[in-house]
Amino acid sequence: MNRTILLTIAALWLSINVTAQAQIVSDGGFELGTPNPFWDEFSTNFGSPICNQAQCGSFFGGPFKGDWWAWFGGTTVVEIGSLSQQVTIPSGTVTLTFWLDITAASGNGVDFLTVSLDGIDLFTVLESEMGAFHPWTEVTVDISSFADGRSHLLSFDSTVTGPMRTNFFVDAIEIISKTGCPADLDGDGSVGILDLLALLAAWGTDPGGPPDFDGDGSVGILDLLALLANWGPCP
Ligand SMILES: [Ca+2]
Ligand SMILES: [Ca+2]
Ligand SMILES: [Ca+2]
Repeated sequence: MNRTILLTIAALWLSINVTAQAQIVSDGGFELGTPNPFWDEFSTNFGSPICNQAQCGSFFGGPFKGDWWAWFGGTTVVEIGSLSQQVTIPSGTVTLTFWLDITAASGNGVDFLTVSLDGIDLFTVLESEMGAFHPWTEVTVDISSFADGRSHLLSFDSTVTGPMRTNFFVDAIEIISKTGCPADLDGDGSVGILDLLALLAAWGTDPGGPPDFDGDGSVGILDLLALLANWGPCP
């Protein structure tokens, strides 16, 4: 095997491994199904909150996008559900967004869904707020105070207690860096070779955010030029 082939393999290996870190939220739309390679899943009654209509039925509706979504609650007995993953949040002004649909409400006033980072509550919704979150509604939370280039535990947690049914549907979870340094894909505080490799590994795909910096639905030459133009330490 000559040196060029070895180097190519090494670069491919590196780029594949870097790709896993490039997206801030991995599989925020749950399209990899269950068991999921990125989300830690817990459900008292169902094994996981992650659903598709083939597994969970379509009576209450379905995903916001794609084929899969997260369904918290969903029964008339006590159900505790959780989905969590570690996310590396780049520096700058950073926003967490997701879509929420409360498709059934028990009327008990206490069934809830909470979104947290490192155990700190960012957003809590009660079953009684169905009027504000049905049908699908986008929720936006400023998480700039966690934007330090480090890893944080993002968690969606719900408890419902019956005796009637509450459903919290969640889909399309994204963390978006509005300003700051979007080309710093791995969030280490500068734009460098690992960010370049992550961009190349995503070449031609639609990641739904960085490294598709110009938002045209594909990682291409303009995105590469944008990354190179921001080469070096983040402002
Ligand atoms: Ca989805
Ligand atoms: Ca970087
Ligand atoms: Ca693009």
